[in-house]
Amino acid sequence: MHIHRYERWWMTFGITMLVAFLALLAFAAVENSIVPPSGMQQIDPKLVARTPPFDHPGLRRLSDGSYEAYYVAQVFAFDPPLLVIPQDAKVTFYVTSTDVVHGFFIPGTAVNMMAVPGWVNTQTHVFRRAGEYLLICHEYCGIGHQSMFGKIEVTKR
Ligand SMILES: [Cu+2]
Repeated sequence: MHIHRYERWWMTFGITMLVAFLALLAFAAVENSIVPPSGMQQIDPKLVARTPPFDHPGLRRLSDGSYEAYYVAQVFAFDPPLLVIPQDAKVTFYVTSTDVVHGFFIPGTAVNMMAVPGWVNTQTHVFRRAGEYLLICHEYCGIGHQSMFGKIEVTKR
């Protein structure tokens, strides 16, 4: 089979670029330690109410001035229903569910997770703007889904 010279150059260019981009992708992933999510914390959904720190959901202040917020989602509420944090606080959310899959979404921020029974999901956010934030379940979880929400109050410094 005869392949025209220009066609061969073009194929060589295409394959070379493919290999170069794959190599670059692999290098960047290794260099930046980008890996698929792993080592997620597991929790027995039936024992959430007795498993620290989820036995007392709420806010904890760490020695470095940041916060950890432990949330339990269950039909049809979040515990705690209200969180009060100071402006510019860096908060890491830890979320789990005791029953079905729920959503954990704070509009106006990048906080957007699933609350999955048996697993603890985490995400960190810095609240730069004072005011009231809504926390909503954005995963249909049953007949009372539309009333499943919480509030986060960010107080001025
Ligand atoms: Cu829901």
